[in-house]
Amino acid sequence: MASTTETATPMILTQSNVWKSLLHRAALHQQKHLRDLFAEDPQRYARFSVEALGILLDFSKNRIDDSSFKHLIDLANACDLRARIDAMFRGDRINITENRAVLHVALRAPRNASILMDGKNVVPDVHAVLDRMHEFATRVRSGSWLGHTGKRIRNVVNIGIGGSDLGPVMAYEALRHYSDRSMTFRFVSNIDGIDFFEATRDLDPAETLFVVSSKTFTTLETMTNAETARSWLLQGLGGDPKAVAKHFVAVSTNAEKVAAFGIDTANMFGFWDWVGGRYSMDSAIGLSTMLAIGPDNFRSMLHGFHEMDEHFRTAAFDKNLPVILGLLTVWYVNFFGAQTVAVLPYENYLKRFPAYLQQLTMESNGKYVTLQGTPVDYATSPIYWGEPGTNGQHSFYQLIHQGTHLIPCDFIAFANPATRIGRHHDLLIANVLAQSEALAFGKTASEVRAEGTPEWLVPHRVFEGNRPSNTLFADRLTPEMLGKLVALYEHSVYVQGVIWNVNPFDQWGVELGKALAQRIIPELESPECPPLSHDSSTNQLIERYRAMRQTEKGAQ
Ligand code: G6Q
Repeated sequence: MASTTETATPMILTQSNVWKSLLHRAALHQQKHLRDLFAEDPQRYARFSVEALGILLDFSKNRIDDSSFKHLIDLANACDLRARIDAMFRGDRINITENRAVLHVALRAPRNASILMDGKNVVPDVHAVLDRMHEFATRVRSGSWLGHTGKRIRNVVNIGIGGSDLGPVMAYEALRHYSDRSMTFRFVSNIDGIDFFEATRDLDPAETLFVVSSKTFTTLETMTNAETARSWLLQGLGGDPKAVAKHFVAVSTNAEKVAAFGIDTANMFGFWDWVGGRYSMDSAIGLSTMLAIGPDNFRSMLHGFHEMDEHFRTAAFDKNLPVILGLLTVWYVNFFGAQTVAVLPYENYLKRFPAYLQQLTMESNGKYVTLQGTPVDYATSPIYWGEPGTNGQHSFYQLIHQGTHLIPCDFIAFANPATRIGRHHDLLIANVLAQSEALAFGKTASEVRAEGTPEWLVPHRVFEGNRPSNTLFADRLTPEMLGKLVALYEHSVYVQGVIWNVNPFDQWGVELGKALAQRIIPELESPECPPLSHDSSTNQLIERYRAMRQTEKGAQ
């Protein structure tokens, strides 16, 4: 049964009074420059910054004032955000199109917590899996788990895609400082065989463990890569099928398929249908993360997630980090026409964080149909993108400063690096502060002229400013902090989804391409070209590929 929260007819968003008030506020803001907002209010930073769980969110460089901020909070209330948060934590089946609960928060609940799913407390199951992961990771890391030939495992290759890849890769990169440097970690996701080839070409099969991560254990890319990995292993170890048990473990919800693949289900780590792929990096899907950073660091990460969950669940909306981040995104998307948000970590370890967020945000809220199945008449998820600073400054920042698009930015920075080397970190932080200052305040024509710039060059050197940004600032990137940061964005995505009245937890939009690929595969592989009945473009491209393709034999 779908929860009543979702099926009740909601207000018509764009006709609500609060929406109209926000339109009015946004029109007033078109005339207001951040320069004026700061000049008028010496307390602006204090008014528009919140600190919680060791994360400072400075949102004072946004195009808001007290009244517009209050109206955004009113919008959250008008959309029943509080009830919708409670529905998620309560285990209601808020993923109505798949009739599933959405309980990633249970993955990081402490052992003594109780979260009911159909009347059953799921927390003991979560901890039972965590304990098994803990034991397994300890055996591999200590060298007591040996490969088929008696050698210890030195290489771990995670095979997975989408939600079963992006989180593990991001977390491994983010927490590399905490990882066992004597081990090698690789990630294979793409159906492009080059991904597998490059990840394994220099590895010794006798020392390599494959973690096949797939919720369904049916995903084309993952199963193809897993089959290739099995052949690679058996070829390297003399063909004894018993070798598979020592070199393959599975993370999945599908024990039957895991067994059919030949992996001993004793070496399978489970999770549940109430964990969405893109919300699963803290489930058993994080096994490669635990192998890299160790069980204790993994548990610290879970603690960080949980702290943010509790903050999200209990803090007043105007002090609630995910709520504020989510509402500001709605503000720019729906009232200023922003189409993208840039996430710019000034922390090289977070280099895959924007890629991770792309899936989290866009697969969740990239929807044009409401929970009631009607088309929306407002924009939904913006496009998320980004690169670590300062690299981006030497590439696309030009457009953020002087282009024609309004691009709200999230800057992320830490006071202390994992390793302080000379002046590097001071220079890094000077740059992140300079960027948000430059975006907000810009440089006027008179300031440019005062520098002696020739008149013809003045327009080129003016920065209009008034470009919004958030700065997230914390002490250092620890496992716990990573957990907080990911949960912050997870919940911000939920806030946006609630306002837009879409289902952030399904992804029907990825299905059509998968189905069409299944139809095209035999059309490429069969010895004789079957009659093609696609459009003329697709037909011609299939024929062109068949004509140009060199079989392995032909290529020799
Ligand atoms: C995430 C999506 C998707 C999924 C992959 C992998 O929310 O559902 O990215 O994670 O398609 O699926 P499997 O884990 O089932 O292989």
